[in-house]
Amino acid sequence: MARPAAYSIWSLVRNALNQHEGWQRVWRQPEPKPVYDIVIIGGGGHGLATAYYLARKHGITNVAVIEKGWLGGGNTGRNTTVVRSNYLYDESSAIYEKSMQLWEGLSQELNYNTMFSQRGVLAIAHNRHGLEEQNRRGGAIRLNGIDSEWLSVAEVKAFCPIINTSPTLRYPICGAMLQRRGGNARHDAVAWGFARGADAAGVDVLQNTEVTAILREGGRAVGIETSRGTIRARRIGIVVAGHSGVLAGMAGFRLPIESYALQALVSEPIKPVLHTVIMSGAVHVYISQSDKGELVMGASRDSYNSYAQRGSFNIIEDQMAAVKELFPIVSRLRMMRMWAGIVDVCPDASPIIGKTPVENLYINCGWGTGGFKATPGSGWAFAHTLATGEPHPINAPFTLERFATGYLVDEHGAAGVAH
Ligand code: FAD
Ligand code: PYC
Repeated sequence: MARPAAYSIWSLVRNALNQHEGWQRVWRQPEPKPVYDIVIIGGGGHGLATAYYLARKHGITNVAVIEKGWLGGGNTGRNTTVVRSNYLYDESSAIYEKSMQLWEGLSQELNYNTMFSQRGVLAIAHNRHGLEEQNRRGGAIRLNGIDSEWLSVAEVKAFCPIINTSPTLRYPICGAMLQRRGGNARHDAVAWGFARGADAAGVDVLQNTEVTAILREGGRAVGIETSRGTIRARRIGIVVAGHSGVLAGMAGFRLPIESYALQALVSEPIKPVLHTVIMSGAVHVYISQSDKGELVMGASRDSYNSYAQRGSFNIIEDQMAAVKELFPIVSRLRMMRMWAGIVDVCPDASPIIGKTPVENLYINCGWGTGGFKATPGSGWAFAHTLATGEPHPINAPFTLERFATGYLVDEHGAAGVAH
């Protein structure tokens, strides 16, 4: 049987030569309208998910997502894609587990393969204190109905044969906490899937459009100034991760946020050797294997504030020492690429999702080193907040006011990388 023309080799050659002229775009490239009901600043995963749920769940489609670069070009496309929901406090459990449940149906919901793979996330303990801390954390996680198991050293070795469990290590493995439902997803596919779904519902996704000012009248936000002109809006949501402080500054208030570079690197691709995600907060390394075969590795953030998207070499040196000790087989691998993203860290390592001191202006930020896993849940909750003007119960604990009331949600211990 003849193959349909669209799949023939000639079709590929023709499209390569005519610069894909005939290919249908996955989302439109509209001109900005002068007025929208809701404008979302930031075309990362969180901003795009917010737009998607505004349209699909709340029926609000007169919405624009404003992105200064390309979709997912910020932390969404730079992160190491670890997804899990094993946080300590009830408030965090509610939002991260909501996100996990959305992940579990996301490819079907978006009709777009996010390559979500529940291959398990293993957090290693290296001493008695680490074990006791994991015991307490595991208990709290299970009390919230979320899966968490403890593995002995022998079980860790059986689960991940390439790990070095020798008791003579500088930081020997004493056990590990496993969330089997955790894993990875393909980061840029998440941005593209949400963008395609939002666009199909009527949302304008505006790339290469930088927000340069927040317009206010009588103390209320009424619009934005952009590199493509003025846009007015009934409500505005800021979702710009590491640049949250810059946007808050444009609106005339300050955030309890610090921006840092967080870096990662990948090895040359090799055959499958690692079918899970391993994290060690104590020796500062985490590692997984991408579907391409690269080993994806990261460590702690830089210790000084910066907007430069590159990380410090001393972090890589420590990270490589740790990974070689835990996985000696990587010692002769070549490392291919490194990069960094600018992460927005709150004093309690939890996000801010809600109102700002400026009427009609809302913010979703502070996800720091761990917001990729929250992408669907954060968008879902922020869409509710923007649609109704009030937080949903799952994001109500994550107000800006908590830094005045002292009702902090301290999740430093749950962060995947040291803060
Ligand atoms: P972004 O994807 O950064 O999107 C914000 C967008 O706003 C950007 O595209 C930016 O261009 C745009 N923007 C900024 N200023 C303006 C402006 N003035 N006008 C218009 N647009 C603007 N999290 C995990 O859960 N698991 C992990 O394994 C993980 N690993 C990480 C590894 C690294 C190296 C890094 C850097 C981060 C990691 N994170 C991880 C954190 C995670 O990447 C972020 O929390 C999450 O992706 C934030 O998504 P976002 O959509 O809020 O931000
Ligand atoms: O939050 O799980 C996480 C994480 C892993 C690597 C960076 N962040």
